[in-house]
Amino acid sequence: MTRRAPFIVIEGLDRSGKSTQTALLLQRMKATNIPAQLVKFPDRTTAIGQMINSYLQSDSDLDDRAIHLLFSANRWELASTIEQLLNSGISVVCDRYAFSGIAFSASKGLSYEWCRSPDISLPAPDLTLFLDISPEAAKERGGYGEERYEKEEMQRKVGEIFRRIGREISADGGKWVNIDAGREREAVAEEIWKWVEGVANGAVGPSRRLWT
Ligand code: 2DT
Ligand code: MG
Repeated sequence: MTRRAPFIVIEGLDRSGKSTQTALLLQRMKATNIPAQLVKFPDRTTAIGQMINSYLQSDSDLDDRAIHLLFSANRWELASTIEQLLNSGISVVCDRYAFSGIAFSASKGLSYEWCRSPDISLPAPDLTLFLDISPEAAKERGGYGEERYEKEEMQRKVGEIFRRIGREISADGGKWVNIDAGREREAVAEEIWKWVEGVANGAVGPSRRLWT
């Protein structure tokens, strides 16, 4: 019987180096013979993903609740693929997940509980690494980009909600790690590797679902 592989989520603020760190992590897992697959949310390649992409690039406008539900639907359309990978022994490294969904939508003023509900019972991560960076440090890295949400005030609120989610996940017995992403790239990569090695070599329990 194949052992279930761990589900690893990487969350982070804009300019935290999340995409770079995710790529480095995948390289290192493969180099150490840990089979792993990258999944990224939003997955802009699907029909729903294309609607999300158009919204993020401000080519279209949508009600805050409608776009929130599309982000969630984009995860649900890939949920069974994620489970199949894990059950066949392939680790999934996920660049953003439901926690981004809550943090970004709630920071626009939607209720936290309302934002959480459509993602209830998605596959739960075995490890979530949150790459935290101050808006000041982000500015030193060249500032934010052009997409919707890439603004200092928004990022500050999003960071606060991410930290709240982290406290709740930890209180609930989940594994959430805040990583200081303001440091140099190698130091961040080493810390990430330490946590991932831990779950990759340790016992992975039965699969769980978010907030159930
Ligand atoms: P990237 O820059 O990582 O492609 O993200 N977002 C993301 C949400 O508002 N809700 C979600 O559920 C997810 C997954 C965060 C693009 C933007 O989409 C936001 C930044
Ligand atoms: Mg972005």
